[in-house]
Amino acid sequence: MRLFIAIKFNSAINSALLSIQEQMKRGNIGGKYSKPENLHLTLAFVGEYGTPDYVLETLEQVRFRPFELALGGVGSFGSRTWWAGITAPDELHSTAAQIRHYLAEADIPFDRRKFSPHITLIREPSKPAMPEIVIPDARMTVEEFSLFRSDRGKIGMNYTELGTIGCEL
Ligand code: 2AM
Repeated sequence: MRLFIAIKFNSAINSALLSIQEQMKRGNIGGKYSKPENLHLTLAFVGEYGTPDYVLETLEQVRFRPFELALGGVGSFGSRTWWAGITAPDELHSTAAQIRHYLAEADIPFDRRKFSPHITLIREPSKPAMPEIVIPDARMTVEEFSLFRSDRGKIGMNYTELGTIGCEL
């Protein structure tokens, strides 16, 4: 099964992301919009791996304190993917770094490209330029992250949460 590790959002961030997608739609941008229930911030992408319980057990070693995450601007990877950015303290990066460290130590494969926090909003947008977007002020306290499996559905991907790892209180 295809696995990845990500942070889920609270309703404030989810609504703000939906508002950004709405603004893109109002700007007559077509394309493959991420489904509302699929919005997340990926910390590590494992890919095909058959033993999710071992991944969860490995992730139990990660220690982090609650931290604040806020929505930042919007950006793009080339012309194919438009995303929303976030602002977060070092704790986000050190949590991602720990996850990668423990996955490597446990011989669990993962995509080793540099961690580049982003929330994909649309793939293959129909126009080259993004319209003017107002970014709503939205924030949350991150107290856990989750292991997800990803399956190709009839319409886009379906993500299923397999377990969560909580912060130190
Ligand atoms: P993306 O939105 O930029 O594609 C599930 O696919 C999640 O894992 C997405 O957030 C995706 O980021 C991320 N991801 C990271 N590396 C990936 C890879 N090599 N292949 C597919 N998804 C990857």
